[in-house]
Amino acid sequence: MKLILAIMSNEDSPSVSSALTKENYQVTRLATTGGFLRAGNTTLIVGTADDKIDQAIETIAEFSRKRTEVVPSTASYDIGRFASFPVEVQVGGATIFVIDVEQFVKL
Ligand code: 2BA
Repeated sequence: MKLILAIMSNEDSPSVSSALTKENYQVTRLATTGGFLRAGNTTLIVGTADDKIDQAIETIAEFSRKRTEVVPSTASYDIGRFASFPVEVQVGGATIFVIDVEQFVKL
């Protein structure tokens, strides 16, 4: 048995979580915070059989694809003057760790 720790954006986590659940994986969602950006993200914990790991990673990849979004941004030119312009940002993607489980007990 293995444990998947998958860190992803808060935006993608509901669809990843429901896709995994539909495929009969058991999922726990944790509200986490990235150390670098200090922004909220979500970590999913999935305990599953060794031969189901690849399918789980494919599902996570499918629902957390990296993509580009255009968001509004503002720049200040001098005191009291601001301009709004769109910037492209990359969102999505996931960081995945797969760990060997030594023991799994449900009481
Ligand atoms: P990613 O590498 O895609 O990482 C997204 C989030 O995944 C991270 O959020 C962190 O919560 C988690 N994560 C990634 N690698 C990890 C690891 N080896 N161990 C534990 N958790 C891990 P943040 O820490 O807020 O980082 C957000 C993004 O900022 C990163 O995206 C990366 O592009 C960049 N970044 C992170 N640390 C950096 C650094 N020291 N220097 C430059 N850029 C950094």
